[in-house]
Amino acid sequence: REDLKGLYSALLVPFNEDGSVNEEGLRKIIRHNIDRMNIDGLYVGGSSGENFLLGKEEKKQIFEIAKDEAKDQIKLIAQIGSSNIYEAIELGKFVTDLAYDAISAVTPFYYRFNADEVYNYYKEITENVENDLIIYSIPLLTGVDMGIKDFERLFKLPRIVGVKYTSADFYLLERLRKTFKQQLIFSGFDEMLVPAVANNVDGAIGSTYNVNGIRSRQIFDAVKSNDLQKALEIQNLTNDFISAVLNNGLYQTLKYILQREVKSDKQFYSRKPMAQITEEQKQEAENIYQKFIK
Ligand code: NGF
Repeated sequence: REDLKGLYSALLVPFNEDGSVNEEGLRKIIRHNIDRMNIDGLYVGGSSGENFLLGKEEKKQIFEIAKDEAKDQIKLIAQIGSSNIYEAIELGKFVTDLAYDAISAVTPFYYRFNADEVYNYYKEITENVENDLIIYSIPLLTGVDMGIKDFERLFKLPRIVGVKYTSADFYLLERLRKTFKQQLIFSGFDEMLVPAVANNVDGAIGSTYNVNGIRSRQIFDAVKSNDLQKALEIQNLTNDFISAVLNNGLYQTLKYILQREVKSDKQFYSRKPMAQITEEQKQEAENIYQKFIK
């Protein structure tokens, strides 16, 4: 699936004060990604979309809006994974009918599933959904740590085409790249884009690309053309930005910046139990916006 390579924003979702999806805001964020960040694709329904706080119908609503707004202008990958496997399959079929380019599924979490259970989860999803699947590995949040043998078994499943790799284990990344040349590997940590591209990943998927997409593309291209000094310079600046954002509250700050960028007069709320941005955080978010993005 060469066509899936590239830089993807993990789509942020704005909510209204009552917790419902702010459709107008969401459409504006999608347009911003396409028209101004020149992103290759969107990863819809990931951590950045606060997906694991949502009900099934709300997830469907977001998948529909994203497809309706983006049409075929960019690639769309839907994260349909859930510890409720029947929901994952239903959502997988739903987005496949909407003509999403691929699906992705987080490893099942909460209960400490063993390697066979994780394998059977992907087997069942891929047997029931007629679309290519990208494994979503994010051990920091799920507690599911997979080794090379686990990936080897999973990559033999016919519809699995790659992994979104959100981990700082660069030894494992190097081993995966060397061993599985045909699989797509997407880097998940935006602050580690330089070492990821140096390890020949096929693309990257991240939250900060929603607002810092242009610099991130420059990092990607500079490493690819062996200009490590330039790549590091931009990564250094990018990481000043990312650490400021992380210190101030990741999704709250990114959504504040997006609200400014798309000129929405309605606040982009987070989904409870995620905290809402405070006045103090807003001020710091404004400073970050002025310093790094505007
Ligand atoms: O937000 C997290 C949590 N990770 C994202 C990304 O790997 C996953 C990453 O971009 C994601 O965005 C999604 O599934 O929607 C970070 O936000 C970024 O590198 C700052 O640390 O780890």
